[in-house]
Amino acid sequence: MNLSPLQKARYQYQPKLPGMLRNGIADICVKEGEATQSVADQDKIAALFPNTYGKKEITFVKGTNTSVAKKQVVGVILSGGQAPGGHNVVCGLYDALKATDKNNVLLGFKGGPSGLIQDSYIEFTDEFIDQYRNTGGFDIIGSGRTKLETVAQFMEVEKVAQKHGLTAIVIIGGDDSNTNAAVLAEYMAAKKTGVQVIGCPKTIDGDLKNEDIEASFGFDTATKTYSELIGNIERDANSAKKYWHFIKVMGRSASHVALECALETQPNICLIGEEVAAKKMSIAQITNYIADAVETRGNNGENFGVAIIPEGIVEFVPEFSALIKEINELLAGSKTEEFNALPSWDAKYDFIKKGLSAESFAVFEILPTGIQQQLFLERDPHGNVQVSLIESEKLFSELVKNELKKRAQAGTYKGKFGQQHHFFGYEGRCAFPSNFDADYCYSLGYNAFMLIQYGYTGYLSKVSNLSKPAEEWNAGGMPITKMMNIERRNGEDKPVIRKALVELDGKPFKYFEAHRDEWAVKTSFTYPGAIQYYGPSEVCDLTTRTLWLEKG
Ligand code: FBP
Repeated sequence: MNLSPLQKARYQYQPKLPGMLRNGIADICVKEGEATQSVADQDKIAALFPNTYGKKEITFVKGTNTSVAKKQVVGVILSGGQAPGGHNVVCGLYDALKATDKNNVLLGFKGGPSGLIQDSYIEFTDEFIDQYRNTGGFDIIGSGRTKLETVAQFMEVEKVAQKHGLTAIVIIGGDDSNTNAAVLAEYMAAKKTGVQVIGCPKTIDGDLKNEDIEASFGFDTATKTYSELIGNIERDANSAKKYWHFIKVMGRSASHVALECALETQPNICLIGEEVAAKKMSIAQITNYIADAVETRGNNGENFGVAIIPEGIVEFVPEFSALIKEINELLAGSKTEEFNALPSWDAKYDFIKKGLSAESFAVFEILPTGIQQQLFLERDPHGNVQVSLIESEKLFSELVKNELKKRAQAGTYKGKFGQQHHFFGYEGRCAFPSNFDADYCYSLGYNAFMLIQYGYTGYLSKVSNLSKPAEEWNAGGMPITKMMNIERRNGEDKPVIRKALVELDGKPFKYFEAHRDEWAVKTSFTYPGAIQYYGPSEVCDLTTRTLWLEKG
């Protein structure tokens, strides 16, 4: 493998563990806390998880290790979208497992949950694992989006576990994957297989967090990467003074990534999906909100700016989500074929006009043609609109352009409007993990093994007090059922981990809200620069602004 100087240097980086895990395996013991209750729907969740519900939260503390010695054979999978630090979770797990007993074994199942079902695996060795320390990506074993949720799948996993003599399975994933970890843990406990299941909280989207889990890993590095790029664009905009940059950032649903980037870079505009939904904002209102800033700045001679648009925005706009629902209905079943067979866009447009309600067609009509076509041409295998593929950065910049034309004709807008578009998503998911993510992930993995060693199942590896230096972090575990409630999914009531959306009364949003009017008009850009891996702690070990405002 050709190694860059940074990669060589990162191999040598020793991730920082929470103080209490630094004592050496022999001196780590468990302190049990209170029994737990799910965040809502307690009776229903308790009934669905009779073997794993209501367990106690636990913390690791200094003291004599009282765990029962036995050979551990652990399987690990990476599940869902890549997030910086995944390799370090595996490394931390491996190091703790080998430090406990050299004969312990760690198997990595390849390609996500499907690897566990199909028994596609590798056995980790020192030599192999050392190539992945402190590196980005999930290429160590790959990842996948197969959902591990049916009894038939669990039976396959049980067979694979029996074949290898697995004592535990670690699932590194987001809210859905960890929901499934809880269901698998319950299955394994009910069948008395002796296989424990532990989860680790991953996702750049930042929406797997709650009063116990302060942050999902990867959010720190991904948002720092996007913020560096946004800061660079801001500086370019401020130098050339001729473009408005519309930048879409990832985050399938929640707007945590957009908000964090806004806190880091102070752009002129940042839309927050949760606010749009709460205020039931229409497309016209959002367009006018952006156009007002462009107009004011333009009339002040500042024909440039930066607007951040969260990937999930359109689903939060009530009239847009109603339109998407109608389109999905319109193309249900065989109607997709009928639609596809129409000879021209004009014929298709006619079909759409007849099929949509007057309200939804009115929304459809104001969209730029490119976006209209995207809504109908790029659909998933079930015929549904692929919302994440909608180029919302282009959508809003086009709508703003049309609005400005009207304002120019009316004589109120005297500026110029040059547009540039960007989408930052994949650029940040496999970056070298920041020191924060390198340390946090290694600690999550190390801690996951401690939970296994002490016999826990259905727990999420928990490392907290994250806004403080790693020395002061706490380590322990929280029953996954504590984070669950019942939600309607595909027409059925399901127990799921509650997704964390941006809280409009939370400190990060409040800070943004208090400053955004000034940022909209006055150029207030801040330039965070690249992630720093070496140097003074105040530039290398920074947490996100979100975490700092929430916990600092
Ligand atoms: P996870 O929820 O699995 O962590 O993935 C998040 C994410 O990166 C979103 O931000 C984005 O919408 C999506 O994955 C992209 O998915 P894909 O990698 O399948 O294109």
